[in-house]
Amino acid sequence: MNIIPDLEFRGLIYQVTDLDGLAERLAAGPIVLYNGFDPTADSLTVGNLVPILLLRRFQLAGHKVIALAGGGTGLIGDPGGKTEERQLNATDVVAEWTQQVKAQLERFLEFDGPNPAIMVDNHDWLGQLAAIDFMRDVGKHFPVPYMLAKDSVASRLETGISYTEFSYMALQAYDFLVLNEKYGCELQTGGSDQWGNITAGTDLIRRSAGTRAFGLTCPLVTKADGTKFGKTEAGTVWLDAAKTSPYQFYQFWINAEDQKVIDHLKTYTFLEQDAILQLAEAVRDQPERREAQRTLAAEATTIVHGADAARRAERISHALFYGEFQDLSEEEILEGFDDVPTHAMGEEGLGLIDLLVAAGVSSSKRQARQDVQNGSIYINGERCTDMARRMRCQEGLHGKYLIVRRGKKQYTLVC
Ligand code: 485
Repeated sequence: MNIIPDLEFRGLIYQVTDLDGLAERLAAGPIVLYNGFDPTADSLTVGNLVPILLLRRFQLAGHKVIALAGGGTGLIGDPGGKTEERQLNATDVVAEWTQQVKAQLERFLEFDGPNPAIMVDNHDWLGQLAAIDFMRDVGKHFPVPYMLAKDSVASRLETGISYTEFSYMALQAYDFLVLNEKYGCELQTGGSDQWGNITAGTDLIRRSAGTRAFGLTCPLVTKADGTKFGKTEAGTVWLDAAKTSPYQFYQFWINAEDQKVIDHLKTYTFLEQDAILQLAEAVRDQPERREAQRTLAAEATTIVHGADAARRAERISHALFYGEFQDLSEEEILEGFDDVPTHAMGEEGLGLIDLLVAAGVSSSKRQARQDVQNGSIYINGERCTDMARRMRCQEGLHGKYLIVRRGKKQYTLVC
């Protein structure tokens, strides 16, 4: 029940309102806790994954977890961590995103069995609020100097903040109070940027209900150089397979830095301490084998996209690394070459030099001839030296595909 030592090992605890009190409370029996997610896009990102898995860890330890989709707060916008006022999103767009976020959250928690998770949408109660009632019942518990002292507001006093975003903390605090009254929820979790909103909730519960509640935040994940985690050259790493393919997702983790990979194994997988400590030795003794990265990529991809997708990603990754594509299924080829230029060649095919120019592989015929002479052109993994050769897709992989490679990693998919 007391999962605090495991959370500490994993580096998942940044701040707690009362660490000893919480440890004692957890040891005494199951607690009800919640974590909120605002629908600010049509998908969650790897940034949301730490709190999602944190909920799962609590659930596995026997506690009762509530996932909250911010269908109401998503209409307002959390000023936390933002240097500028947000653009309000249209109500129907937020409603749609809320459904998508809920569907994603459902994949990570157990909603059946003996200890089912609960899914709520704060629009169900925030959408019903009457302004006068809210100001009388909740507003009175929010001294303005207290609100001004919160980081999310203090950091915006110079650049500007509307009354709308200024009020956000009161809505999130009210959520905690509602869940406290309705489900006996005693703990709210979130990333470290949520500390102000979470403590606004524990304070509101104390002032208005007179009871004790806890808050716990996890550190925000960063890269070794301190820059933002969860982005690749292609942009944000999403949890939706249609936005970031399982193969791209796998690649993101395979590329984890040696200095960070063990931290990631702790926060993004359910591997036990012993297994993680062994991988730490592997990073120290044989970093070139990248065993920790491969384990991380396989585990995290399995958690998010399932074991089959993870195995496919592994196969694609292996094929691309060794330049051998014969064993890839059509699906795997399309996934692996999702982000490379493609060229549609007619049935009749083209001579090699013409194809290289038409597909944009080489910049001119002259360059194409030089590329072939240099031995830098590979088709379906085999070096091409015959300039006169006629290329046809029907002779390619699955009777359709020519994977053209120029140099080490400039790929083009011809079909
Ligand atoms: O009652 C609540 C209503 C909304 C929220 C929480 C409780 C959402 C919260 N205000 C928020 O904006 N969270 C961010 C989001 O939804 O994208 C991120 C946090 C991050 C982590 C993650 O959500 O920035 O630290 O908590 C789950």
